[in-house]
Amino acid sequence: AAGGARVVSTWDFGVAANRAAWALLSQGGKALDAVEAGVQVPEADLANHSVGKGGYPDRDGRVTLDASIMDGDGRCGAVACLERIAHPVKVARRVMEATPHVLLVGDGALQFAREQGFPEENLLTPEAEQAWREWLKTAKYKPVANSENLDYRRSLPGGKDNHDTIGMLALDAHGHLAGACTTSGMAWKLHGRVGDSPIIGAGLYVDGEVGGATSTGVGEEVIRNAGSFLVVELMRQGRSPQEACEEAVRRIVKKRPDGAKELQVGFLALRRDGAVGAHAIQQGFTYAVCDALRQDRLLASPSVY
Ligand code: SD4
Repeated sequence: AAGGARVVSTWDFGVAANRAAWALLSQGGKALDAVEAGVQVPEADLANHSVGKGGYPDRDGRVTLDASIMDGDGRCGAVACLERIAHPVKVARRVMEATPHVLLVGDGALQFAREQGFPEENLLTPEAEQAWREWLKTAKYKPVANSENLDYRRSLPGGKDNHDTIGMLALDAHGHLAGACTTSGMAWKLHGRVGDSPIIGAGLYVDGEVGGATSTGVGEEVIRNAGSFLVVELMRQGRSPQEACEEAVRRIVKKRPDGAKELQVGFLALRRDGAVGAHAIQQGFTYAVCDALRQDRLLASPSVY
C-alpha cells in the first residue's frame, strides 16, 4: 500500500514524527493526514522547547504558537500567535477546511479554535517558566535560532537543550503531496512576533506539479526571501531539491552584510518524484527521511559554514 510514499522532516525529532506519519502513509493514507499526524508528535513532547506545549514563551512569559499546513492543490491554512491550544497544526487545518481564509492570528485564532471545540490549556510548563525567569535576569535578546551543533547551540540564549521548528513534507502512494510546519517560534521574542512557519511561501510551500519545501531557523530571514516558495520555484526551473535549497540559503547569506555567520536557517525539500534535498547556513542541521525501505534515517545537511 505504501508504493512510492515518503516522508521527510526537520531535525532529530523528525525521526519520531516521521514514524507517526508513516503509520498512515504505509497503509495508503493521505499525505495531508500524514503530515498533520506527524508534526503532532513534537507538538505534544514537553521536553521539546520550540514546538507546541512546553515551548519557551515570549518575553512576557506567554507561549504563542505558529503553524501551517498545505497540500499540492494549493489549499492551505495557518494560525499565528495562537495561545492556549496545544495542537496548532490541527487548528491550521481547520482554518483551511472550515473557513474561506488562510491565516488567523492571535485572539481571533483562539476564538475560532474555541468555537471549533479545541480544548484550552496552559502551555507554559514549569520547566519553560523557569528558563524564562532565568532569561529575565539578563533579558538579552539575540535573534538566533538553535542548531544541533553543540558549540553553536551553547552560545545561544537558553538554547542548550533546544531544538527547532518541525517542518514535514510527505508524498503519498497516490502521488499527492502535503506539508506542515509548527513552532513556538524564537524564545523570548516580542509579544506578537510571527515567524516564517505560518507564512505560506516562507516556512512552507507545496505545489503538486513540482514538490514542497519547508524551513527552520531565524524566520525573519526566511520571510524576507520568501524562502520555501523560492525553493519550489527553483525546482520548477529544473534545479534538484539539493541545489534549490542551497541557492535559497545562499540568497540569505548574500543579503546579510555579516554573511549570516551567526544565524541558522535550513531548508528541506521533497520533489514530486520523491527526491530529497537540504541545505543550511550552519553545520548541524539534520533531517529525517522515511520510506518503505527504511523508516529511521537521520541525515546531516550540507552547509555554507
Ligand atoms: C521561527 N523558524 O519562528 C522559526 C524558529 C525555529 O526555533 O525554527 N526554531 O522563526
